[in-house]
Amino acid sequence: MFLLMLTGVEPEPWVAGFRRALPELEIRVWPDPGPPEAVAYALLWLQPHGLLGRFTGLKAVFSFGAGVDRILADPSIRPDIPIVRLIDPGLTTGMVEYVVHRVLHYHRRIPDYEAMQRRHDWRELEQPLPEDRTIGFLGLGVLGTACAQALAGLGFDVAGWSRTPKRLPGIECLHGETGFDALLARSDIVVALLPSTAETRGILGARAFARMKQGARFINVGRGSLVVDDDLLAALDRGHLAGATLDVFQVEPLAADHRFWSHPLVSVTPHVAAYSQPKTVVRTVSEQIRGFEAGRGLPHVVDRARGY
Ligand code: NDP
Ligand code: OXD
Repeated sequence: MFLLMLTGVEPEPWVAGFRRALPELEIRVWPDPGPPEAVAYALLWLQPHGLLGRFTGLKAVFSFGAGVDRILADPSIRPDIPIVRLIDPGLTTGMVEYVVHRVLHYHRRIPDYEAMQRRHDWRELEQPLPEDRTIGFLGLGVLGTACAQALAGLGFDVAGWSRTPKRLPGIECLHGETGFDALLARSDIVVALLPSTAETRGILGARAFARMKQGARFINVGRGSLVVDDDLLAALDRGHLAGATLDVFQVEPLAADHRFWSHPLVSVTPHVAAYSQPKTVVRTVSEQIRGFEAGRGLPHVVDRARGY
C-alpha cells in the first residue's frame, strides 16, 4: 500500500494520478491508512511527527518536496528506511522561473521605476548590462545549478558556492569558508538555495550580511532557518542591503505581525517558489517505486548524516 501524508495539499489529483500510474498498489490518504503493517511506501509533506514507527512493513518514504529537513526531524522513521528526496522537472522549472523573475526585477530596476511612478516621475535610469551584474548562489545543487545556468545564459556574471568543489561551465564555483566570504563580497544579488542542516542554520546572520556589497539584494528560496531575521532587518534598516525577496521563513505561515510583511524593502511570497505538480511528480515517484519493486534500487536517497 502507498500512503499519502500531505498536510495542506488537496489530495484528489494526487490520489487519482497515483491510482492511474500504480494500479497494482492500493493508494490511501492519511488519516485513513488501513492496516498499519500493509503500508509499504509513504509520500510525505509536513506529516505529523511520531507516527511512522507503526508502519512496520515500510520499505521507503518519498519526500513531496526537495527539502527534507522536516522529514529528517521525525524520529519515528527507522534509520534503515531510505528517504528519497524529490528531484522533479516541474519543481526545477518553477524555481528557475521564480529566481530569474526576481533577479530581472532587481536588475531592470523595477523597484526604482515603481517608486518613480508613485511620484509621477518620467525619467530613464542608467541600466547596467547583465555581464556587469554578479549573481551569487549559495547552494549549487539541482536547483541552484539550474537557476545559475539560466542566468548565465542570459549573460549575467554568475558565481556559486557549495560544500564540495565543483566545475560548471560559465559559472565561477567556490567552496569552503573563504569561498563563502568571496561569493558574498562580489555579488550584487545573493540567492540562497541551501538546505536546512546543522551546518547551514543561521549561516546568514550579521557577519554574512556585513560582507555583502553595499546596496546588494538578497533572495531566500532555500529555507527560513538559514537566516537570522533580526540581522537581515538590521541590514535593510541601515541601508546596507537594498532589498530582500523572501519565500521561506523560520516559522510558516509567517506570523501576521512579523516585520517582513510590511517592510518597504521586503517582498514576501508564501513558500511558492517551486511547487510540486501531480503531472510531473506522480510520474517521477511512480517510476521510482516501480524500479525499486523490480530490484533496481532507489535514486536520490538522502544522506541522513549530512542532512540533505
Ligand atoms: P541539493 O541537495 O541538490 O543541493 C544542495 C546544495 O547545497 C549543494 O550544492 C550542496 O553542496 C550545498 N550545501 C549543503 N550544505 C552545505 C554547506 N554546509 N556548505 C556549503 N554548501 C552546502 O538541493 P536542491 O538544489 O534540490 O534544493 C535546495 C533547497 O532548496 C532544498 O533543500 C529546499 O530547502 C529548498 N527548496 C525550496 C523550495 C521553495 O519553494 N522555496 C522548493 C524546493 C526546494 P554539495 O553540492 O557540495 O553537496
Ligand atoms: C521544498 C519544496 O522543499 O517546496 O520547499 O519542494
